[in-house]
Amino acid sequence: MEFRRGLSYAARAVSPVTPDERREAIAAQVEKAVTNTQVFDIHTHLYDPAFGGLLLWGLDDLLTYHYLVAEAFRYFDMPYDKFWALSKTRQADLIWDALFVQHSPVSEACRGVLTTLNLLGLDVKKRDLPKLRRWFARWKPDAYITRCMEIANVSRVCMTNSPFDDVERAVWEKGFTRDERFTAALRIDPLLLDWPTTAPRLAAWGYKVSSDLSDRTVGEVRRFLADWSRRIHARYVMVSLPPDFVYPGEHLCARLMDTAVLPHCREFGLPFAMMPGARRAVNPQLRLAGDGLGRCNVVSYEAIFAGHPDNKFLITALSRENQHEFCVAARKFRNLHLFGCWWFTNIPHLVNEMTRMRLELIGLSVTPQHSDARVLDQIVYKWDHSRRVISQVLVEKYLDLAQTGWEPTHMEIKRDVKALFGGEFERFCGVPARGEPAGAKPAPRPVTARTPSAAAGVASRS
Ligand code: FIX
Ligand code: ZN
Repeated sequence: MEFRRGLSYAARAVSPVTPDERREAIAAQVEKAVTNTQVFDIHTHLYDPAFGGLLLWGLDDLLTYHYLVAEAFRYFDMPYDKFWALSKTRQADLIWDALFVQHSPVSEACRGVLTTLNLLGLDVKKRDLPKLRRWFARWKPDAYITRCMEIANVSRVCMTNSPFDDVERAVWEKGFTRDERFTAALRIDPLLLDWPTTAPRLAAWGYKVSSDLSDRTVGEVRRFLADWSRRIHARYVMVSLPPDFVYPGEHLCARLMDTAVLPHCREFGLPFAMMPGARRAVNPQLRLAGDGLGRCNVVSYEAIFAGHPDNKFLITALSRENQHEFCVAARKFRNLHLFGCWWFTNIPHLVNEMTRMRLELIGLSVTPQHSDARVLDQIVYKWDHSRRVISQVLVEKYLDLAQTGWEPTHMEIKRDVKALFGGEFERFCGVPARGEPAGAKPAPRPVTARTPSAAAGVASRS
């Protein structure tokens, strides 16, 4: 039904005629705003094209995503090692056969591959893997990044940047012209979770640390954090934490947080992102696919928020069971910003539940989703699927308001969606105190497309 279509909605309430018309009008406006608003994807595992092969993209990377590996192994009966010894193409063949050909691809991760292919304009119904591969082979990375970001309507992504990754560290140390679409976050899991192994590495890189946490060691850890925050132009510092993390405590993780990480974040004006609930290598034979989850103790996190009112914290928890507790914590601590439906919670059922719960408890002061994409093309499906759910939830919320006579205007809806898709995150983070480093500032994106050879070893797949 045409409902005042063609009229300007700006600054005007959605006037109800009948309940159905009201629903239709609100739904149309919300869907439009959600579709058209660009997203700042605040947590991904994607890389600036200068990192070459670290940026995964294309069909075989989509099919060998660790979410699909875990699902495929439920059908495989081959030994784990035999699978890992295969080429990526062969692994992708086997996953395609098990998850798409032998069974209908109903899981969220499988559906995601098909949504991506479909939105890229490919015909999936023929189930013709070689033909699909030929289409991808025509692309060069730089043009493909632009295409995927256009389709996903994502303006910027935040990378996950680890100085402890030898390949990645070498690229940062050499230096490169930044692509402004890729912002950085400083990932420090080894520092906080494995100090005995990390201390000798810092020492080898010239930081005068010893295994104890003496004042000198702590000072040097701070120097390390400062160097890397400057070098990568970090937007925030981040760590994933196991479910059994407790705070306060005398263990190395809590002590390093108190003495080095949190003072560093305060000095640089950087939020500290904590991602509780990851149980690493529950099944090591599955490699990256072998991590599990557990419920964390929110009381420990509340102690951190309460004890550090001058720090800002970003939280995304892995366990469904923690979501309500963290919403309540966010009502108590304004230095806490909740974000995303992380990993095992990124399924429509839980995105719906979590988004609804968050809006009902903390309104729009939240970033409801990040993609966590490990493969560039995944931003296409992750944002398509998330947008659908966020849109549904928003429509319900605005309809509830409209019942009271508070009818949202078009401008209000647009404003709210902008907040959810990155605006609130930016507001919460504010301007970094000392986060503007002397070097390594992102350069404006080159107007002319860069060739793969200029992008430091990105292999063309043509
Ligand atoms: O720790 C993380 O940032 C997680 O997102 C990853 O480790 C995980 O493997 C993943 O890809 C989840 O989506
Ligand atoms: Zn992640």
